Amino acid sequence: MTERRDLYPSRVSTEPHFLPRVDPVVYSNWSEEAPLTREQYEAYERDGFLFLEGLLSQSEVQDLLQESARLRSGDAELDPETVFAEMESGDIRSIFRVHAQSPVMKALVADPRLAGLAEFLLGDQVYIHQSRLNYKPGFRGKEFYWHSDFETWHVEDGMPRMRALSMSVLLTDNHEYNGPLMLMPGSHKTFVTTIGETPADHYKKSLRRQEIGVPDDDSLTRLFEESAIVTPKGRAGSVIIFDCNTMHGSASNITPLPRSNAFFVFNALSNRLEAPFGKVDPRPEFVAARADTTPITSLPKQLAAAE
Ligand code: 6CS
Ligand code: FE
Repeated sequence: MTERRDLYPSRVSTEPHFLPRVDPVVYSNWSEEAPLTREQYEAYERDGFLFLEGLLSQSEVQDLLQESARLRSGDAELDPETVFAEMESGDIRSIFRVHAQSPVMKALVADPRLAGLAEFLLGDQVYIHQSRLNYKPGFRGKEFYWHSDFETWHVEDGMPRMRALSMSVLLTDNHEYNGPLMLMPGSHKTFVTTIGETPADHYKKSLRRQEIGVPDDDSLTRLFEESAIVTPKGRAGSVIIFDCNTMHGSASNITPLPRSNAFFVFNALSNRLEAPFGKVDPRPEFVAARADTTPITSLPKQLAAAE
């Protein structure tokens, strides 16, 4: 059997490397019919992320907040392995596979403002690779260290190419002080390899605090010097779209204001997971969809609006 070619080898050497991205960022050409303005389209391709202020209405946000409170209350029937608590406080930090455990979240991902946009940017039908509700509670919300999602999804999940994107739907206002997402513009065009062996069942630790698969200080410094750090701020209902390889992280939240978001990863149907590129067992379905890759049919706009 011919050896599978790995375009983005990581966690395989003792030295980190900067490899060029060999995949496009946007897989559709812009036209007047596109769901983004030409400026937004060009900004997303150049920066690797886009901030859509107020994409959802305040009443839609209220519905989402109500649903996330229900999911967090313990009244909802949740698959226990999808619920992650904060290491110290025990507060719920994340609930995974929310699109499959909540009709409200299922409808949200199919909304043309989300699925339709993902289909356009990825130039394909799309399915949900991973979804999670992140509650960064006030006072004790822990940080997510700098990382490229694709580095993990490639090494640990077997995602072959950079043809996936994340949408973070803000459920609470993002201020500069309550642990907002930080992104490095343009970092998506460089694949930063990491060093270190992936431990067995790494996700049990990395989804709480990731220490393997994160760039070293010199690589981060070099990336920062060639880029900057941007923290999109705005009201609940805004959406941050970011490419699978954009370097990002978020600081801890010691303010009284929670920072919660619903996070959906859209993967192109042509980019479904293969065997992990790292020497690891595949991660479970709730973190990386393999069995359930049904393409999302984005609801027609009027139907979605009426939901
Ligand atoms: O490992 C993962 O798939 C998850 N970890 C982080 C910190 N971001 C992407 C994803 O949710
Ligand atoms: Fe991430």
